[in-house]
Amino acid sequence: MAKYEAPDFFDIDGLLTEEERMVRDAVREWVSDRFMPRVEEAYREGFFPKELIPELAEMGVLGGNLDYADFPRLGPVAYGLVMQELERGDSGLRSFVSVQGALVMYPIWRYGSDEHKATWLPKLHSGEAVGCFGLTEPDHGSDPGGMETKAVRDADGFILNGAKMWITNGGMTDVAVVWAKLDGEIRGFVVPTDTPGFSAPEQRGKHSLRASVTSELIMQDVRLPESALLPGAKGLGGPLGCLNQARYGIAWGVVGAAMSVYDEVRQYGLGRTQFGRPLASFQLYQAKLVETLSEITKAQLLNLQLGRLKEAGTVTPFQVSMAKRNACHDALEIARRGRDMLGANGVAGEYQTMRHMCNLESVKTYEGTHDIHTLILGRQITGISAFGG
Ligand code: TGC
Ligand code: FAD
Repeated sequence: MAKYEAPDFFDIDGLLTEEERMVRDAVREWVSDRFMPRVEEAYREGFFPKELIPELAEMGVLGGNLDYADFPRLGPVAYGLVMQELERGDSGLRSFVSVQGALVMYPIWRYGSDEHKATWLPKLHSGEAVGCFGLTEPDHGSDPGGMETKAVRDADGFILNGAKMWITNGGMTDVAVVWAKLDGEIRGFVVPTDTPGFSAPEQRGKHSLRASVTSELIMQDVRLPESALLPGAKGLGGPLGCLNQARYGIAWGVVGAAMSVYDEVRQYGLGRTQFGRPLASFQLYQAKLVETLSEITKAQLLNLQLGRLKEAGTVTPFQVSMAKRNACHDALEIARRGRDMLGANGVAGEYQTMRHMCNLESVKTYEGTHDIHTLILGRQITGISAFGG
């Protein structure tokens, strides 16, 4: 595999702090040295390379942005760059880290009791424990407010019943953050996965995000103590507050996948000859490279400003929606175009582009589909909801 050369056409490097560059470079190197040699087998066989979790923890990237104990407290831009570099490797790798940090540790940190934090945050940060986030249900994806999973009170606490679907990390976790209705209101529960009545059968056969574990969560009379309830989250705003964090990471992450595609097709075009000339000497091939690099550069700049707004504490969920929507759309188009530019080699496992392309179909869908973000933004711009219902 040729050495990765990250595109940076507008000298975004020059806009980063030394610390941000150091964090990014460390993760970039780790992905090249430790992850890339494993990714093709993991993708082909359909598993997440769990043996790398301690190394991810060692780099401080699991919930490393949270202000807790001795965590490294990565700033928003450093955190975003981590996501970008991880997804340059594979969306499944970034998904693992996103879910652990933004969807499990974040709700525990933001909405949990001191006991939740002390029990789970250190273990999740060190990779000793793995978590998942259960919001989507078989019949409620874009409209999580319609969820049917239910908690009822009993003398000792709660009894939880219901099913979740498409849950990243589900079958390999120690703890699940499960969203359920209690007296008609959405609440979050911290559920150790060895609780009787809880199971997480894996959903096999995906054609996308294959180097990531995806599972159902089934809860049949799961008995939970009173202390399982996240005290600080009431209503749909609870899970959506977590999604703001994860969508932020996705906006950065998918640009990493697009950067990987650009690097691959540029090097390929320079090295492969047809009609007696390198592919990269043809105008059509050059136009595609220009289109790709332009979209990447725009997304990189958008992300950087998004990160600076987050740093300043002024970022809105709508800005995050726009960045997630735009970056996923562009990255998928870049990967589809890149696959074409590689000809037949574009379908071979030794090239990265088709794997990124297949992954990005999931990334465009999860955390709010492209069209759902269109509606979120449309409502914000006009003040009129087009969601229906
Ligand atoms: P709506 O009326 O818009 O909102 C209901 C309540 O929620 C509040 N809210 C937010 N709070 C914080 N952040 C946001 N982004 C928020 N958006 C809305 C809102 O203020 C309201 O609060 P309150 O107090 O007035 O009740 O709700 P709606 O029923 O119209 O639904 C629209 C909505 C927002 C749910 C829909 O647009 C949406 O986002 N659907 C997408 C669902 C989704 O993203 N699911 C993701 C599941 S997790 C996942 O995919 C993980 S993959 C991870 C990986 O592998 O990397
Ligand atoms: P639907 O909501 O059924 O939508 C189907 C289509 O209809 C889409 O094109 C959508 O845009 C469109 N649509 C829906 N409503 C409207 C409307 N009002 N107007 C116009 N068009 C509309 N969820 C979790 O909770 N935790 C996870 O860890 C997780 N990981 C995932 C991992 C993978 C690999 C995948 C693929 C999904 C994951 N999800 C997870 C689920 C994901 O968030 C949902 O798939 C997503 O929110 C979309 O829901 P849905 O699949 O039910 O599609």
